[in-house]
Amino acid sequence: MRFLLIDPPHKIWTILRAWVPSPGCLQLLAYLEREGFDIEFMDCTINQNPWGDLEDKIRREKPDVIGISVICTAFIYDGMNAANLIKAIHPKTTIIMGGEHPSFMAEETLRDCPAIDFICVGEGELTLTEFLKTIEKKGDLSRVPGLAFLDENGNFVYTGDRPFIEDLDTLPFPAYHKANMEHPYIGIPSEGKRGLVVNFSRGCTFDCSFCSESAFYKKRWRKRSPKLIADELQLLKERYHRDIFYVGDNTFNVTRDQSIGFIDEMLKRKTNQRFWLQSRADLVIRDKDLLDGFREAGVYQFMLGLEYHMDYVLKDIRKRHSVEEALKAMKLLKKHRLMVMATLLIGHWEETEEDRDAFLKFFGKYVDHFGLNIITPLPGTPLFYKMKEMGRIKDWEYRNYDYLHAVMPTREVDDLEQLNFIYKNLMRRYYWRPRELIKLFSRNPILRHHHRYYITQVAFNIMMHEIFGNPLWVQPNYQEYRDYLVERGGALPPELMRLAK
Ligand code: B12
Ligand code: SF4
Repeated sequence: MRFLLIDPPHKIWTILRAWVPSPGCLQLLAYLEREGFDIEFMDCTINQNPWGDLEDKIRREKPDVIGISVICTAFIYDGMNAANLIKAIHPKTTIIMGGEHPSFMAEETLRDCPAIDFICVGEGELTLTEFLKTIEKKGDLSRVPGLAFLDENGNFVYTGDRPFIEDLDTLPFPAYHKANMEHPYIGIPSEGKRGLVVNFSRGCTFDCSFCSESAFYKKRWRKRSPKLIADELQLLKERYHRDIFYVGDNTFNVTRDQSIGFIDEMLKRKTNQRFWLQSRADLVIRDKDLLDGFREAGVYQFMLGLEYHMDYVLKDIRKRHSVEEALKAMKLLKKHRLMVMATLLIGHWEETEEDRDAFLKFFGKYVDHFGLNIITPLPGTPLFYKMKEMGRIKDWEYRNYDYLHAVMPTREVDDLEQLNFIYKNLMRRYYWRPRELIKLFSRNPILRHHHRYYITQVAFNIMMHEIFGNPLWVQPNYQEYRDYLVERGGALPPELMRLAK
């Protein structure tokens, strides 16, 4: 049986212009490979002709089963378009989709896109393996836990939750050999030439109301052991020459043991690699005695979800730490010569213009750079259900659920376009301050590189777009699905255009 896993064509992340083979896909591929399946992977975003190459591959190879991965809500339409295209070319293919968004919104996704036969709800390794084995044996798929589908009468069926994999050390290393690691798009250009995103744990024990990962992993945290983390990093160094990493783990240092183990291993290996970790203010304070160790082990930056400068907001979003702790954590990181990247959330219901000014002032003083996000009710999160019930969600176009677009008004600003403008304006005000411009000449090479890249490439492009209407950057090979359908004209069934999202 031939199985093809695809990450459908996407727009590359405009804010950092980063792209990497999805760590989740590589993990699935490695698992299936170990189980002896005939598998292939297509990271369509980096193909010269993303939709065309996908179409050619399906025509040529006619895979029996195709898996489509959708890790962000903002990518769901790309996944649906791919499913429709595949089904139109080769109707016999069985399509299974997986990832956070389809897991949370299984019924809606299946009804919205009948080309998708099954959805894998939750973690994929075991469910996908059992799914493929059951298809091979022509067995009963309704007995495979973790699957959702519509039965012959159109009723929604969910086969029930599959327990999480308890020990992540039982998983093989991600199948980097299945990805095109040398492709020029693969990297994180703001961090350095040889950047990559890696993932060593799943979930988080906290429960911030807007967080889809805590919801997806049901507030559980599981991790790979430090020795295996270091082995994987060493492999990435030796075979793929990767030396700077955004570690995508939601919260790296949930336990002190994990941090101590990581520091010890990296100090022993001396791989000379650099890391950007994600954590929380309270955990940084708890682990203040480990901060020098982190730096010596190669960590250059902590990204903290500090979110806002007002305690009532932190309480409302269940952040479970205070503004005072946020301040303390930032000062500690600075003291230990670690960069502070803060992810921040604006667009709260009660927010006023004065709040936003104070917000900029507060964070502008301490953070080296920030990820400014607009609060977004990601499907599956407690915030989503609450906001839906309150009728506050005004934009249901999931493409806009990327933290860069307002989809909910505030009490003061009802117009979403105006909020988007306010957001961009804040960004501009932040990055064009003398304090930021000085960082272009910082003695810290990573900070200097980041700011040069960000200001001269990204921020400049956005500014030209706003002032002169210049096009916003997209990767050169990007093609809208609808444009592709127009280009193919009569060679594809006309109803594809009607179904296009
Ligand atoms: C890698 C990554 C990226 C890469 C994307 C690479 C790619 N090829 O898609 C980059 C850096 C480009 C990126 C960008 C963005 N990202 Co991102 N990213 C991640 C990150 C760090 C890791 C994802 C991952 O691999 N996880 C580990 C694996 C094990 O989990 P998984 O992907 O869910 O896969 C499992 C299951 O879902 C399932 N599964 C998945 N696919 C499939 C397919 C099949 C067939 C089956 C059966 C099962 C299955 O099985 C897998 C293994 O168990 C996550 C954070 C995190 N820790 O998860 C955020 C995350 C996915 N990103 C997120 C977001 C919002 C974005 C952005 C939109 C903006 C932003 N603020 O970051 C941009 C996208 C814009 C763009 N146009 O690119 C959110 C998504 C939330 C949501 N529900 O929408 C996350 C969860 C982080 C967050 N909370 O902000 N991201
Ligand atoms: S601390 Fe971070 S990862 Fe954990 S629930 Fe909150 S936002 Fe999610």
